[in-house]
Amino acid sequence: MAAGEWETGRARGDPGDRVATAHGTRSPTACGTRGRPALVGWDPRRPAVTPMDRSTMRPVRNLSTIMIKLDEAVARRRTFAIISHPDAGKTTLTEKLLLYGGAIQLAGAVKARGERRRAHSDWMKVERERGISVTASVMTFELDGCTFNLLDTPGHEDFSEDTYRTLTAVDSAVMVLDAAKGIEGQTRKLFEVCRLRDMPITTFVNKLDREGLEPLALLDAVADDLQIEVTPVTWPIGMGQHFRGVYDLEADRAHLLERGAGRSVTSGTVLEGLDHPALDRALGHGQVAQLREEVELARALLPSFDRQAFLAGNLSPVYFGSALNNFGVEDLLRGLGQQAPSPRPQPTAQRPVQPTEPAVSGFVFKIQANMDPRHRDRVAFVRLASGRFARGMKLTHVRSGKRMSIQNPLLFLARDRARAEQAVAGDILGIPNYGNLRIGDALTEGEALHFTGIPSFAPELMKRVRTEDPLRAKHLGRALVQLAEEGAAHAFKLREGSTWIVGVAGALQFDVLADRLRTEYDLDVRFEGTSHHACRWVEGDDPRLLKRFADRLRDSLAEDHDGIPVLLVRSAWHLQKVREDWPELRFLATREQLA
Ligand SMILES: Nc1nc2c(ncn2[C@@H]2O[C@H](COP(=O)(O)OP(=O)(O)OP(=O)(O)O)[C@@H](O)[C@H]2O)c(=O)[nH]1
Ligand SMILES: [Mg+2]
Repeated sequence: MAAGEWETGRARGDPGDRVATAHGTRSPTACGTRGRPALVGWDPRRPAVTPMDRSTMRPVRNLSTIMIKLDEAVARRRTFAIISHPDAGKTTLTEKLLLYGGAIQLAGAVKARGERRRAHSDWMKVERERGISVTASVMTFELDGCTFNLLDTPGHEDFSEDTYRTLTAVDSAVMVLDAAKGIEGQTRKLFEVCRLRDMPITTFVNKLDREGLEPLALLDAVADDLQIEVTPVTWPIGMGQHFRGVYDLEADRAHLLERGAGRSVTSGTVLEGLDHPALDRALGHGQVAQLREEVELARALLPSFDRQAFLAGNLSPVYFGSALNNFGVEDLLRGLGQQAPSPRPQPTAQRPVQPTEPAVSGFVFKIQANMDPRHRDRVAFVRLASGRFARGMKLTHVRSGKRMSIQNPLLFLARDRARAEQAVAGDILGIPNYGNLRIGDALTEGEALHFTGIPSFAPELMKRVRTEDPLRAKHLGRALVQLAEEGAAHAFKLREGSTWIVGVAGALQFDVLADRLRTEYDLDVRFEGTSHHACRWVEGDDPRLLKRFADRLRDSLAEDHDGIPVLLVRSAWHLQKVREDWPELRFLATREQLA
């Protein structure tokens, strides 16, 4: 949290709770607000407190001021995912973005921890070994008074369910393209998912240090392929061996690359204006002439930036650079701070939840077990949808109706975690728990909200799983349920006998699963073929009919980790037949994870 942000104890009964929801004005560019007089004054030992104005050291009496302050805090949040086809450089870009934002300082609670702070978002053993991301990770950092919550997603389509879920927790996305490859299959798919949600997309064209496509041709192809307008914010100066930096079209200045700056934060040499004589000297006649021509063409041919079109998801600003060489990354980050949307309203089955509503609410979009061998617990990742959260708050777990006291919420600094004292709508908290929180669960201050839009897809591939040691079958069952609750795979237990079937979206998930079962649960497993080729969740309105169905189709019936009945299907014909025989029941290939 920036120095200029207020703190208050939002104990229940605090006057702030009773203020009507004021979705007042949001400042359009929220960053760069340092130096603003701040409100402070929460002493956790005092139950209900009055916020203080730090500049006058007097209590703040005007409650509308408090609401505006929540507005401002929300307006400074930028919660975004990095998406693309495998290997475009998402994780590399994530790590370079983190170089710019030190550890977040929330009310002084989180201390930077030197080297340990340096992030590696691929923290799993399998990820390090294979050099791919298999699960999304969250990182929080600050720059210029903005709090960035960044989610690095896996590109491989076998892990796309994790990526889809992650997209429910963000307000915008950064699409990374490999300059040599342009739009690739998985990028296109993820883009379509973003489009369904009208999500604004910022484009980063990466790997300019290698020979790639002509920038104009590349932008043309992107616009054509994705049917979206694109506008360059920066323009590359050369590429491959001749990559010399980028030209900032908006600020009209060149940023020239300093070789070997990959691990440090530097803007390189900055030269103002296309006609700067030093540019001729630095680039040489041929390259500078080409740059001038390209910039002129780009300005003439491509649309200029229009924030409304960007926010509606119709126009994507484009940055060029090289994540590996830490170049163009700062331009991207500052652009996100200035242009990317602050937290958006979140859909629920009841009503849209506005981020500036004073009551805290949030939903679980991801569960991760065994993140840290030192803490063998499970962490539920919660996207706060509204209000201002303070550590120690009691929230209602809507699915069970129970109240939970949130004593140790976490903020993520990549592999490192730190206790979060406060958070506002848009932030992502980790809540350690022993399995009571599930994907899709809502936490609120009492209202029965059900957040919508978190999908689960029927698996494409299924295998029977066995342990080498039959005495450990029970342990296997528990491990599978845990991994299924995480969303790492589907686990189905046949109604008859004790056979477990594992379902995944892609074969690579089986390898990762076997790896994780071995390293995290000490289980050696074997996957074997089954006669089942697909599955469907079974739903019906009449419990007696469901029971009759279960009795009749005992051999084909299993339960998923939530205890929901699942029909295991031998062939397309089999499914068709069951549908005809049981017209009152529904057989679903996707399920909304609505808790
Ligand atoms: N030459 C060059 N290589 C890069 C650049 N950025 C990333 N790479 C390399 O590209 C490879 C893939 O990078 P990652 O960051 O792991 O890619 P990713 O998009 O996270 O991949 P997945 O998570 O598996 O989808 C690595 O070998 C990187 O070193 C760049 O700017 N230039
Ligand atoms: Mg990655």
